[in-house]
Amino acid sequence: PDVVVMGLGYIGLPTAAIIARSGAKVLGIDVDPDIVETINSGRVHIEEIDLDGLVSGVVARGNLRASTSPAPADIFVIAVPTPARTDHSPDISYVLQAAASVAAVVKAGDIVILESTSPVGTTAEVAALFARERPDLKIPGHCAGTPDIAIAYCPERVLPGRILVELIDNDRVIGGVTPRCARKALQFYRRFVRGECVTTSAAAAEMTKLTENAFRDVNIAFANELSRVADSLGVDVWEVIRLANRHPRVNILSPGPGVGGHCIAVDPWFLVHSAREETPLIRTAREVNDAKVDYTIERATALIDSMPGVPVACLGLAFKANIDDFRESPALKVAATLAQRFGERIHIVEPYTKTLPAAFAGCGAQLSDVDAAIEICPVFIVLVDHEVFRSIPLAERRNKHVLDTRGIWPDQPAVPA
Ligand code: SAJ
Repeated sequence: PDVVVMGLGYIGLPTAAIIARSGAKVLGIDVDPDIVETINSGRVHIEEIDLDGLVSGVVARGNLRASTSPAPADIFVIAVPTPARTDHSPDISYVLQAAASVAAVVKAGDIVILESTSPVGTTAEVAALFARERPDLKIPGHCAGTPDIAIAYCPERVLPGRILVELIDNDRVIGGVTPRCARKALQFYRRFVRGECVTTSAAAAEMTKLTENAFRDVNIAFANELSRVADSLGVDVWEVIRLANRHPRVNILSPGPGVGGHCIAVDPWFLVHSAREETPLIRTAREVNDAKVDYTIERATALIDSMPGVPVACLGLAFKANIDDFRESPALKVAATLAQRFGERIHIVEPYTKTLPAAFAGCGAQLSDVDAAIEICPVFIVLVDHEVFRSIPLAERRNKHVLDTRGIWPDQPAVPA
């Protein structure tokens, strides 16, 4: 192969497929033999718009192949997960394992790029690992003169649901262990990225990625805090945000039932972990967003308690609108807790699933569709802003008792008509 991509998940597989489409021979590596088999048969194991067609095409043309162990190549891209431990500290063991297996096959002239979201200093650790494993090679940061290989950090920054578009159109930040490493990696990304590619140091690129997601988390926390202030003062937070955003220098994000997914709710902790004393704001934002889940559960419980015996529709389980991803979803946490509390009164409406997730086992709640919910449920708890929910006309909901955590129905009367 020309390129080896380590890790065939939400980032690795689309990246491998796009590089393969640009004409390179790509070998994708995953520890899971089922994933390897799925991809080699031209199919995909993750849901992402247009990914299935792209993968079946590049596999059929022989440009993408999968395996459980790497082979020699010119370029290695590491895109394995960096999960957080229960104490929120980053676990970079998958990165180091992937780097060790790359070190076993790397040769002079190769480029190694880390894309996984990583705490600052991880790329330097990878370089140190290469220096230990391959004393026969000159490793950047560990040798005098021109190194034999290049090592760089280039974070992905794609939005689920738009991955194939954003992989090509987004600007890329490319951080080299040395400036020469960054220039080498830049030549690779230019082959398939239309956005601008900007070079910097590895540490600055690592921190940039964490900063982007912390920025979003802090701004969502501000919106979530405002919504609690507005609730306590009896003001409509959505109206306040719409009005405030008319100011030319104000741009407030949307409150919700909490922050989900495995990026925004995780990455800010990596900054906190690296600089504990310096991060009171980032840490508090995380806590504000996590607390919004319990706040939503209590508000929903109060509404449901005020309507004894009637069926209740919970709209949405996904972690955000118009996707089928339920990982770390605040909507799922809220709905599952309400299902435990109120059992068969709870009707879950989620067009992006055919079965209720395990969190609902044995609680008596049922999966319903939008039409059934409109017909039988006087109470609506809106947890996700899926387009199908947003487009329910006022006529079909004006007599409902609504808790709208996403602000999708600005015309909803405060008291049912
Ligand atoms: N959310 C709100 N209010 C908002 C915006 C989002 O409550 O105004 C919630 C969403 O409902 C969801 C969570 O935040 O539960 C995260 O959703 P998101 O759309 O903000 O982000 P992700 O997790 O899908 O993707 C983010 C993106 N980062 C930024 O926008 C800075 C993406 O570009 C990154 O590539 C991705 O994280 C990642 O992999 O790090």
